Amino acid sequence: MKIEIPPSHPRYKSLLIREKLVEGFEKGLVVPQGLIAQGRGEAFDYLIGEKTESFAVKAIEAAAALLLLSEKPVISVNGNATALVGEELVDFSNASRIPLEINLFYRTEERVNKIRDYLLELGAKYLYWQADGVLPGLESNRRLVATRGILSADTVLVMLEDGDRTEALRRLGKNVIAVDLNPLSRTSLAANITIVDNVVRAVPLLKQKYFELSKRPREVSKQIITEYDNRRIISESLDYMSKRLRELVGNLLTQNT
Ligand code: PTJ
Repeated sequence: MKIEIPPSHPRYKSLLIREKLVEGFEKGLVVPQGLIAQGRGEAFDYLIGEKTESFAVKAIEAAAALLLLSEKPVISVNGNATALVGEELVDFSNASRIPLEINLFYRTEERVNKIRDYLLELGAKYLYWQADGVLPGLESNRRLVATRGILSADTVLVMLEDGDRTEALRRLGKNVIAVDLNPLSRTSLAANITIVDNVVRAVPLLKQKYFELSKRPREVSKQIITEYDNRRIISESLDYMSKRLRELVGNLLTQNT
């Protein structure tokens, strides 16, 4: 069912994101499980105040630096990412020449083809969808990858991911950049760089930082990576959430007295 969401609604932005996913679901890009995953993300987004906080900005800067320094970076795309930020990902990939690769947990050829057609319609120039390789040490369908894509990449950007593949990629010596609203997910904990933010905010900012940094000497990117500490960033995100919860408790108690 479709209704007009009034821009004055306090949860306007969040509801629009939901609509994008539902549209993606109706087109066959997103699986029903993807709607549940979004719900989990929303709960964490609520805790960070639905804004890109400083811990995410620092991680996005480090991600931009790592992508610039990498020889063969790849952006992994699943159903939710396609529905939420398909356009932005195509735009970033085309401008940076970093290829996109379709990699699905609930993989069927029909879904892969739908997502491929959707991304090609958006103008994707660098896109892998054929899985002619296998990631060792992984049981799920996410093990099916492109030999010239994820299998030979040195850095992989993942979003809305289950933890197994990030761990498998790390075991293979690859760098993993994750966008995940849950700082405690296995993906977040296993990644080299964890962006605790909503993909709808993180991806456009990543593109902006990437092109800002690309105009500066490589030494600047190297310095950012040397100084970056992912455990600290994850801790900052958790500290921020607990501080916000304490503030909310304080407000509630003041209102009651
Ligand atoms: O398209 P497929 O077949 O590859 O399937 C994709 C889903 C999302 C169904 C699959 O990867 C899955 O089940 O993921 P999980 O294990 O639910 O993990 C999703 C993670 O992404 C959770 O930690 C959520 O908190 C987080 N998340 C949800 N929505 C967002 C998000 N992170 C950033 N931005 C969001 N909008």
